[in-house]
Amino acid sequence: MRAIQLSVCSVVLFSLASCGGGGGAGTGTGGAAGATSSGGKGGGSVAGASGTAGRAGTGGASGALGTGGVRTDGGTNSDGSDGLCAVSNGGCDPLVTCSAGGAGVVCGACPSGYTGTGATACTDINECATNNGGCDALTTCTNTPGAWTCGACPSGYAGSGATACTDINECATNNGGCDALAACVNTPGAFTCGDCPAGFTGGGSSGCVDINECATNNGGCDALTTCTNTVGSRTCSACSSGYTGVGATGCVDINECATNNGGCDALATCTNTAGAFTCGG
Ligand SMILES: [Ca+2]
Ligand SMILES: [Ca+2]
Ligand SMILES: [Ca+2]
Repeated sequence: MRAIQLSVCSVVLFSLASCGGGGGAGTGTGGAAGATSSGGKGGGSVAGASGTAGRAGTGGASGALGTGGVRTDGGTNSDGSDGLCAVSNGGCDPLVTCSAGGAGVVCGACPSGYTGTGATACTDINECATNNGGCDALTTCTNTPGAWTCGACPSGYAGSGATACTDINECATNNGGCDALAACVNTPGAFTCGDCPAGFTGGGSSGCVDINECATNNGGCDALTTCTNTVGSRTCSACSSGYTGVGATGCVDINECATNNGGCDALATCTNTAGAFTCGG
């Protein structure tokens, strides 16, 4: 609290036509009061001592009513309000309380969110100018008279902008909506789905679809084998009798005649054929 001592003349100067002249400001009872008040002014319009002197003078005249019926003598108005405070809040900032005692006007402290003193002026603090007003850095701080507000957390974040925005781990639920075969990667404010594994087409976010490898070039199996599509791959059947090797890489005819004349009689001609052989006569 800070007390300001205002002379009657000071109050009059705020809003009324004249100080101490008597006829102008008062309603007629102020002849004597005016003279006394004028003396107060003459003693110095700023000093508290002169203000007190002035008030005492008008008090003696009992009831100096200024413009609008507002008392200028520090007395009590008809509605119970303090006379000195009734004019321009006694010179206090409009946001603070004004009270007037024997020594003069007392201005209350500025409310929370304001700097300055009630006796001069209360100035809004721009809380946003420091550390984003304490709002999360991802949000917008908006200064308001006596306070401030924090914007909402952006998409992909939980929490309040006034406290903290916390990244949502989308991957923790249902793999983030990614295909079960794809990796979900959580990122600040978002997430990504990895690629589909080999053997699948499509995307991790749209869905992975098995490739039917057998539909193209027998799935890479030897032409003599059977390709069977499987989820994510394919299988090749074994090479048939008369062939060596495996279906997935290639079946190679066995030259039976190379060994023991293919089992033919020594006088017969062994003829190798694809997958078999013959014994000639
Ligand atoms: Ca503010
Ligand atoms: Ca996230
Ligand atoms: Ca497949």
